[in-house]
Amino acid sequence: MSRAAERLKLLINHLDRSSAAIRAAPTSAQTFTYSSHPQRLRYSFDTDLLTPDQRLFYEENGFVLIKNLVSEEDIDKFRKEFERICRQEVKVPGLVVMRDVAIVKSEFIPDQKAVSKLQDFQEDPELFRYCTLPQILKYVECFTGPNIMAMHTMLINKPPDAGKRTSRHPMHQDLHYFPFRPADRIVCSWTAMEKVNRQNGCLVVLPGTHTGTLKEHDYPEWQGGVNKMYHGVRDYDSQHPRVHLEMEKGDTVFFHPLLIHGSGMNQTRGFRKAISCHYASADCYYIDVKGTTQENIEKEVKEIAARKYAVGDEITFQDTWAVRGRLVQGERVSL
Ligand SMILES: O=C(O)CCC(=O)C(=O)O
Repeated sequence: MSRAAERLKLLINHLDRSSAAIRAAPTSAQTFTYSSHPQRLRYSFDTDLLTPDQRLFYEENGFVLIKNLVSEEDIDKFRKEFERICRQEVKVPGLVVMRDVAIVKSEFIPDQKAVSKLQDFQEDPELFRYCTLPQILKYVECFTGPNIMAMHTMLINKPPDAGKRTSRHPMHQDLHYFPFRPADRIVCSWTAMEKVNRQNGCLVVLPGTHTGTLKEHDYPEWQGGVNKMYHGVRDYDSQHPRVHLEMEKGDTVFFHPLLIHGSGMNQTRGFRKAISCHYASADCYYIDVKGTTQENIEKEVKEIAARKYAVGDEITFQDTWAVRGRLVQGERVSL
């Protein structure tokens, strides 16, 4: 037995719930009382999929990388669909096409080359297939439990940097964008659609930061401009150890929504693509973010939604998420 497995066994024996009990009483946020054992396996469930080493790694670091999880064939289909959407051959309800702030200003670049991200592709059957891949959901279940909602979808097309360093993604915590809890029942899957490395701007994570709290976020003061909605943590320990997640096509990282992460500049001439989904337990519940650090993002999202759907002030931050969320496994209990 590895040292990690021994530690895991020890921890499980110290808990007053067995793995069988976890299965019997699935994901209800109310049912679990992790707070009395904050240091022990609060971030994952035992579903017989994660090895003890992987489970402990996630508990301690807030992420786990699984090699070769999505097939080349599927990734190539997602890439083709992305291209069809960019060529406007398909119209996807609710889809948001984001463009790089520096590239759109450059008049000689064709529009398609400025696309930095497709967001909210849940109504596109081909791209949404990513969120339902059984091999992804099996891992997601280790963090959310069996009732799973796909809450937020993105295809990130990090463009070659136009010289303004706008292709960087500032260090942030994804929970800043989410008015639902508990955070521990939310997880992101992020799949490399090609080889990603430091040259083309791979993900950078600060291991262990998922054990902290949600920090204040805002637009960073970057001279070359900042892309819309790219908020960054106002202050984080710049001396904290960093891990650059260099990945091959099809490799997938699962990470906690409090994990501080971002991505570097794309210094190559190619686009760096990744496809991603944030999942939450369907047992999660909405919170009111009034009076919290999330008020700024609430305001921005509501303004965008009001314009996009031509609705007034009546749309709530929670509504904007409830309409996007789609059940991918189990029962839609609460979200
Ligand atoms: O893929 C990237 O460059 C980072 C994406 C990311 O962290 C996000 O969109 O929240």
